[in-house]
Amino acid sequence: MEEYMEREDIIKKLESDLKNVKTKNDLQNVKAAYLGKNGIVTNLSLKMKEIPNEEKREYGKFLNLIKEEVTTKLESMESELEKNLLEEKLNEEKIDITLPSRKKLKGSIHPMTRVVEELEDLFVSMGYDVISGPEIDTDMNSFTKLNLPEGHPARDAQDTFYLDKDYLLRPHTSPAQVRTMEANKEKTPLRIVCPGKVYRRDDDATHSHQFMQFEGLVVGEDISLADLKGTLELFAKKLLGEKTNVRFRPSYFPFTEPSCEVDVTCFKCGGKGCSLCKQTGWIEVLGAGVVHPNVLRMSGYDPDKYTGFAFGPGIDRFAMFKYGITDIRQIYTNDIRFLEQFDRKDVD
Ligand code: 2NL
Repeated sequence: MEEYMEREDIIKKLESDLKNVKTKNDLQNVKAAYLGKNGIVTNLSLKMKEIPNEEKREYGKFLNLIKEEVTTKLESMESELEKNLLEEKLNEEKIDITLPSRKKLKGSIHPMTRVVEELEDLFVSMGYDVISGPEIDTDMNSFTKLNLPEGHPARDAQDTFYLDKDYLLRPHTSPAQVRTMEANKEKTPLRIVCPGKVYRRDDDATHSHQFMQFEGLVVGEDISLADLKGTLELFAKKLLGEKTNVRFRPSYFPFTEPSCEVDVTCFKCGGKGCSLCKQTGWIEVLGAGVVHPNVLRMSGYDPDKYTGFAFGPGIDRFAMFKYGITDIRQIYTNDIRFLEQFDRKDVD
């Protein structure tokens, strides 16, 4: 009976010790005080050798019982502690769903991209394909095959960014069109437009060393200057408004013959005369012409069978006019305050 009393006392003491346990560390200390090196239960086990032989069996039973009881209580305390800690953590990390959300910044389509997309849609509706090509191309594709022989002033390193003697930053998108012609030899009609960045060595208030071109090319049988005129009239009216008129002036390009420059009614004053059009009422927007037979021949089209027209507007000024941009540099410097003004409302 004596042993059983002792056992009750130990359990009572353990229960009261466990009441003060707040942390895992506290629990570890209590565990050590009972089952550790100098712990109460451990010391009881050591007493075994003092127990007379006939009582050892009974004492062993008692020891097992108390060890089991102490271990169970410690384990249940441990799981309770863990439960409490988890609950505390969950409470701390509770999400306040009434908090206002963080503002999401929405991107917008760049005004230049919008003009490109609008023009692409227009030409696709007329049966054209949209093509593209590398911004670094050969001197062969950029000049030789466009009937600009060696020694031509436009090939001069003063006007063009050469990377080495054969490669350059394309000064027009024409090399991409040359590639397309070569890949489709004598497949007609060929109707393509090619939007893309081009590079030239001039950089002043009205010229950027990089600008956006949107060339077009049609090759087929019986393609004439009249087709070019009709196409460009439609192009100008659709992009700049139905009231826009178009004027063709003779000009010269090595890759077209005949060649022309095309003016449209000044989009600022509507033709009355202003500072933008230098009082003429007209703004020059592109160069164009009937594809030179040499160009056709060099890209694999028989010039006796096929003819074509081509045009090449720089489209930065269209974007400037459409979106009221006054400084061409704003198109290329990506100032976020500028870009934020073009939040596109029609798509989401
Ligand atoms: C300009 C004038 C022009 C072309 C580009 C062209 C392309 C091929 C064949 C023939 Cl593959 N011509 N393109 C024709 C006339 C004028 O651009 O200075 N634009 C900024």
